[in-house]
Order: sequence, then structure tokens, then C-alpha cells
Amino acid sequence: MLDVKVAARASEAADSGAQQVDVAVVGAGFAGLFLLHRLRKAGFTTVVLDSAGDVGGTWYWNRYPGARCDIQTVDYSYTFDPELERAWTWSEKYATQPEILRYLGFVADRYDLRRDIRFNTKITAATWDEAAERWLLTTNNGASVSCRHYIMATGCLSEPKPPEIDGVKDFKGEIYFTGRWPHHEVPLAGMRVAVIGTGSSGIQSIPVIAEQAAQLTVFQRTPNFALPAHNGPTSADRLAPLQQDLAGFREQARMSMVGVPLPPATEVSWQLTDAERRERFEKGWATGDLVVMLTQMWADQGVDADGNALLVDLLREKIRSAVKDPATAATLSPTDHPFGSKRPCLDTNYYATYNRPNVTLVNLRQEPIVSITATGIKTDKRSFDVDVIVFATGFDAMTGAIMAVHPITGRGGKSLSDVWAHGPQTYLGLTVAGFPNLFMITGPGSPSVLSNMAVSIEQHVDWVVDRLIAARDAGFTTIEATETAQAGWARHLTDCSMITLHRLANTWYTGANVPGKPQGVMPYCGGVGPYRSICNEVVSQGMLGFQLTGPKGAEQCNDGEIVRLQPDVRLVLNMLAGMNLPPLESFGAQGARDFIAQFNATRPAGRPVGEIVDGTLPGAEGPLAYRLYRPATPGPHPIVVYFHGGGWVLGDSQSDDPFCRDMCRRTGMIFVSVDYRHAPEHRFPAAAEDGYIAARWVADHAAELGGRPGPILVAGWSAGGNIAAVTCQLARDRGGPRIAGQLLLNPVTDCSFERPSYTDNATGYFLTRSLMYWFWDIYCAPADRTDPRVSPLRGQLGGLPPAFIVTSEFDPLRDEGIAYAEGLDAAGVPVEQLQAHGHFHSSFTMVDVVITGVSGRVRMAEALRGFAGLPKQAEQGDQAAQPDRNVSRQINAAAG
Ligand code: NA7
Repeated sequence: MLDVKVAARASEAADSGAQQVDVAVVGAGFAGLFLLHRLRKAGFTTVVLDSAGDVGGTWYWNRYPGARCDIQTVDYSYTFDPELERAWTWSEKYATQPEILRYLGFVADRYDLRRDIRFNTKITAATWDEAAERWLLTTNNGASVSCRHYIMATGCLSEPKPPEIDGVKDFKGEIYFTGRWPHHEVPLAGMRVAVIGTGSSGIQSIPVIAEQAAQLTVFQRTPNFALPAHNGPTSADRLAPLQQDLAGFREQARMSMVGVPLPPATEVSWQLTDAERRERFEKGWATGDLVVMLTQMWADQGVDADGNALLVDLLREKIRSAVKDPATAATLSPTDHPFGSKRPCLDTNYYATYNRPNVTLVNLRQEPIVSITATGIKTDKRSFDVDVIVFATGFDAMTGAIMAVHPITGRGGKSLSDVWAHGPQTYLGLTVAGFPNLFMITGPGSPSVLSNMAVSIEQHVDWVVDRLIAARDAGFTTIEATETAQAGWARHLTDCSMITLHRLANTWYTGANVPGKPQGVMPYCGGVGPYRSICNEVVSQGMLGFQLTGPKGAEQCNDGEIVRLQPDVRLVLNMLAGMNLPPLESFGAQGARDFIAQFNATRPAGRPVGEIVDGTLPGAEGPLAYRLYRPATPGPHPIVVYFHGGGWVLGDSQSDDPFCRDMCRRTGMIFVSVDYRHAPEHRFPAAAEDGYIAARWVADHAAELGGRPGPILVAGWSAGGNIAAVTCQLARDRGGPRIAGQLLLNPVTDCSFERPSYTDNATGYFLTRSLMYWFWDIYCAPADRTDPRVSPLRGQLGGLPPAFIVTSEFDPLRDEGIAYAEGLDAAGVPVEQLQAHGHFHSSFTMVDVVITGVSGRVRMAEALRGFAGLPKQAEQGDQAAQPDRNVSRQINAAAG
């Protein structure tokens, strides 16, 4: 019992000739059963191997007291056969382990699956035979297996983690692992029981064990968030849509973010009052549903540390009200991670259990376990004598079951353990380059554990089986991911992981729970629906990133990366494409302005700043409106004169409102956004001259505006970046104002359309080449275009203020921005560049929509502060006053 890794005892393989099949599957859980069913229907000879004695996978092993599903069971079911759905009714909202195991047995019987499953059989080695193009699997029980395709349906949480505590073997009492719970009744009545671990398994079992044991001592290393399940029959609300339109309900789940058909919240936290947030929270709490609490409170809860912290405050309040002893409540309250970044739990009476006289909580952060002794557990402060120790210490997640079960040797004798030595490498979480015909169901790099597993399993199984059918029909015998595709997927995974807060917590999602395991967010964070459409796109693009080969030299390889855009940019562009809008330039100037105003009205409201003041300043030929954003911190602040984007044709002082608010908060500086004159009413050089005059006026009136006297800064996006760059040149040439630094975001710097970015990104990324032609035509006559007041790249570049220049990979203006940076550098101007990969022209101004733009804005703010001689990080006045925000601010800093 002690060494869970050798639970399945080795026996001599009776190798009387390998069993020949088309496909071998490891694992007879949710995934393996469905695979067998589909493969058989598709005409593939198939064998499933499992070290367990029966079907069930994780539900076969995890029999600990209180074990239940924590996704509503109506969602955690097979959906491939409506007849099956009608034939089974769950008795509870969250079914118990025995009921789920009965369900899987029912499925196995219904489709007569057991006859092709070899139970009590573990694979001891898997080797790719290059000549035969087959996998050879040796087993510890019976014949080896020779198969064309090898599919790991091993589950994400199947390999229990060793206890990592000295002295386990010395303990004279009983030891149990929640992940390998005995099949017989475990007597706990009257016993002194210790539970180590407070993840889902601990939190589900502790209340049940407490009712039986004489004394229960819980050893907690990290407190976790737990929500009440409010179990019982499935609510009528939840059943109604399912009963009315089963197919529609299932389809919605498949295209949702987490595999459960609930529309995510759209309002951001700062749009809701305290009372409104509390109301939402209480309603969510009452539903007893993790997915509701994880996705329905407010839109920024899962992507922004501050938005998350508001929810954390309310959750901590619940713990305080459930646990009578304030010190115990404090110990149970998580402080080191955002809600949802570590897997939260669903409980029944968990917190109230600590009010029982027979339950003691030990905080291992204050008194770590030193060893296990013959009689119990010794911390560095005390000894606890116990009769039973329950290890609820979790799993070597995601990769453990794949790596630890047996050596897998692919093409050229490469071992998977070596290939994954620094972390899992996969394409789509489904395949690995160098391992032909090997597939993983819900492998690392797929949504897997961040989703409703039932939905993700069905998607993977369908995708794999459909590919095997297509390959067979086309006469191909091998399918293998390319290195290019795999490297691209790794980049995409990293990009996705920047959206959520998972990277900010030490969890099994990141490998942090296993000493020595490489660190990194392993599941795909981009969502179930987007992931599904990517997998479909791989197919529609001719199996992009796969090499297929067949007899007589048949070969097909469409190499490439499936996603090069940032995940949220991709969503935005897909949404825009879905709207089928006519080109902006076809609206005419006023029509385009109206359209942009309408479009801007639907964006998330910008975040609060200390104060917003609208005013007017004298421009080159008349008054210009401006909007001033003041930070909440005490002034005087440095001032940034800001010029909005819009091709010299569109926009006003409010059109980049969320960006100005965000940058005002991040920099702790005043932003003055100027409504310079626009074309076609006012053509070149109106915008340039207004920009310069406005900067001079702001510098002259800095003190009146509450700003710090001395040099100002300038910033601008797109055409506004052009005006900012031009303003710096004019200020240098016309004797002021003094400018301490310039932030140029996707600036127009030159009138040439010849650079590659104009061709590479001519269409498809919102700012198109033809739209740029149109802007130029409206603003500037061809004869004027080489004037440095519109093509600053053609001006003198020496003696300009230091610059921070941002360019985006998928932007026609990319190369001229880079050229400007290079030009400044050559002229001896200090310049820093951010060449943002996967981003488009609007990435950084779509605040709270393109979340992956945050890190770029953090760098922009640091640069502006550097220009102004301030330390990198700004104190955010409106938050500094609230001590509870310190954790979130630290996390924010780490996120930056
Ligand atoms: P988890 O969620 O990984 O929980 C394991 C718990 O055990 C967690 O509280 C760990 O603390 C704790 N642990 C692990 N190793 C030790 C040692 N050496 N000493 C003390 N405490 C330790 O696993 P579960 O089985 O509960 O749940 C797995 C998933 O199953 C769950 O998320 C659902 O998806 C279903 P830590 O947090 O690492 O400090």
C-alpha cells in the first residue's frame, strides 16, 4: 500500500506472439470507453488495456469517502448518443463515485465494450518499429500488442504523487491514499485519523471522516477555496434547457469556454457597485456551482488580479462566517493565490467541520511536518499520535500518467521522457513530433483539466478517430506532428497562459506540486470552443502541421503554425470577420466616424482614475477640446500630452479613453488627450501643427493643470503616434517645449507603402492597406507626403527625446515603426523597442478586451516613468489605501 507506484504488481509477460490490432488504447475510463466504441464502429480492430480490475479510470481508483463529481453530472456525461442520454438519469446534481462508476459500467455493458478490454494489464514498454510502422507494446500480463496506432487515454490525474515525507515506512498504523482507496470498507469509527492535504480529495473526504473518526487532525499546507455544493436533485432551471433542446444545449457546451453552457459575465467589476457585486456573489454562492462562481461574477475576475481580489474578499468573508474560531478561519483562508488560479473545490460542510470538537487543523506553513513516526506525525513543534494516515496529497498531474507508466520510445530511439525533460512538448495536446501514430486524449497543451472533461474527451476522441478514418481512406499509414507546428503550439500556449491568472499560483496545473518537475502552465488556457475551432481549422487547412506518409512513398506535409495571433486578438478578429462589415473607407469620413463612435460605445468602460476634466486649449487656428486624466495619487504629476489614433480623419479627445485611463493609472501621470483637427475638413499640416501647439500650451500651463513643472512627455497611437513624433521634431527645431520622452504606439512614420508589412498584413487585421491609402489620400496631397511633418522618418533624427516605440507583428505600419526606431538609434537617440508578437494594430488600445496587451502597457508605463525620472512602479492611489489589495498588487507586479 505504501508505494502506490507499484500497486499493480509485475508479473512475467507471457509473450506467445503479439496481439495484432489496428489500434491499442491505454485506459478504460471515460476516454478509453468512448474510443473503443468509436473505433469499433469505424472498423478498426482495437484493444484497450488497463491496470485496473474493471472499467472506470479515475472513478475506479478514487473511492475515498465523500468522493463526488464537482461539475454538475448532467454536464459530466457522454453526449454522443441521445439514446444513451435518455436511458440514464442521474439521481443527484453531483453524483457520488459509486454512481458514476455504475454509469460507466452501464455504458460498457450497453455497447458490449468489456470483451475488448484487457484488465489488470499494465504496459511495460512502448516502442515504435520504424520499418513496420507499428507500435510494439509489452505488458506485464499476457501477450504483447502490435498496433498501427497507439492512444493514451490515461487521464490527467491518475498517477498519485509519492508522499515526499520521511518515515512513512515506519508508521505502524494504517495508511491510505485517496487516489488508491481500498475496495473494501475502511473502518475509521473510533480511530484517531490524520488527513494530509486539502485539495478536492481532502476537502470532500474530511467532513465524512470527521463524522466517523474519534479524532481527526487535518494537516494543511495551502488553504484552498471551497464552495458549498448544495447537493440534491438537479435544479429545474438547469434541466429545462436540456429537456427543451438537448442537441442545442450540448452544442452550446462544446463551443463554450469551459465546456458548460453558461454565458460568461460581460460587466467588469468596476462597472458594478459594491452592492451589485455582493448580490451577484450571493446568488452565485446559492447555486452551488463552481462554473458559476468561476465565470459568472464579473468579466475581469479570471483575468485581472484586482477584479479577482474583489471576489476573494467575499469568499474570505464566507469562511469567517462559517468557522467559529477566528484563528482557524484565518488559517483556512487562502492568501497566496487568486481565486480560480488553483483548482477550487466544491464541498459539503467543509468549513463547518472545523467547528466540531473532534477536529483539529494544523497549519504546516507554521509547523512543517518533520517526519512520520511509528505512532504518528511529528511537526517541528508537536507530535500527533494517530491510528490512520490518509494521504490526500494529489497527483503528478497531466504528464505523470503518460511518463511514469512505461518508457515510450519513438522515431530514432528517442524517449518521450527525454523529449519532455524540460516540460511537455505537444502539438494541440494531442500528438508529439517524433512519435508517429501516438495520440493523447486530453494531453498537456489541451483544455483538459480547465474544462468539463466529458466535453473535452469527446472532442479529442472524435477528432482522433476521424483523422484515423481519413488517413486510412487516403492510404496513409503514419501521422506525425512537425517540429514547426509543435514549436508554434508551445508559443501559443504561453500566449494563452498570459490571459488567465493560473501562472500566478503554485499548483498542479503548473507542475509546482511535484518537487523537481519542470514548471509551466500545462493545460490550454484559451477555452474549449476556441480550441475546438483550432482543431477543426488544422483539418480544413489540409492537416496543417502534420506529416502523413503511406506505402510507395505517398506523402503529404502542409507544414506551418496553426495560430500565430495572440489568442484574444484571434477572437476579436474572428468576431469582426463574423460581422461581415463593409470596408471602413466605404462609409465616407462622417460615416466612418459614426461607425467608430458606435463601436466604441460597446467596449468595456475604462477604469476609474482620480479625476477627469474636459477643457479647451488654443490650437493653431482655433480652440481645441482636450480631456485630462488625473491619477488618484497626490500631485503634482508629470504630464503626458496624448494624441489619439484614427488616420488623421477619425476620433476625438475621448476616442482612446480606456487607454488613457489605463496609462494614467499605470504611470501615475496626467494624460491630456487632445482633439486635434481632422481631415478632410482640415488637411495637412493641420493635425501636425495642432499637436505641436497643444504640447507647447500644456507645457506652459503645467502648473495650472496640476502638473509637475519642467519637461512634458508626448505619446500617441497610430496617426497620433505620427503627431507625437512630429511634435518632438518641431519642439527641437522651434525652441521648445522641452520634451523628456516620447511613446510612439504603432506610429505612422513614413509615406512609403513598399515595406513588407504593408504586403504581409494588407488585409485581415482590421487596419488594412486600402484603409491606410484612404487615410493618406484624405489627409495629405501626394506632393506633401515627404514633408517630415507627416513623414518624420524623413526628418532629422538627431537630438530628439528618448523614445519607446511599439510595433505589432500583424500591422501594415510595423516596418515603418521599426525603421523609425532604427533611425533614432542610428542618430544617437536612446530608444527602446517593443516588437509585439501576435498582435495587431489595435491590440494595446483595446484595453480589457485584448488582455494579452497588458504586459505591453506595463512596459510602456515603465518607459514613460523612466523618461520622467520616476521609479518603474507607480503607486496607485485609489488602491494604496486598501491593505487587502496588497496581495493583488504583488500578483499584478509579478504578472507584469
Ligand atoms: P490536489 O488538489 O493536488 O491536493 C493535494 C493536497 O495535498 C494539497 O492541499 C497539497 O498542498 C497537499 N500536499 C501535497 N503534498 C504534500 C506534502 N508533501 N505535505 C503536505 N501537504 C501536501 O489533489 P486532490 O487529489 O485533492 O485533487 C486533485 C483533483 O482531482 C482536483 O483538483 C479535482 O480536479 C479532482 P499544496 O496545495 O500543494 O501546498
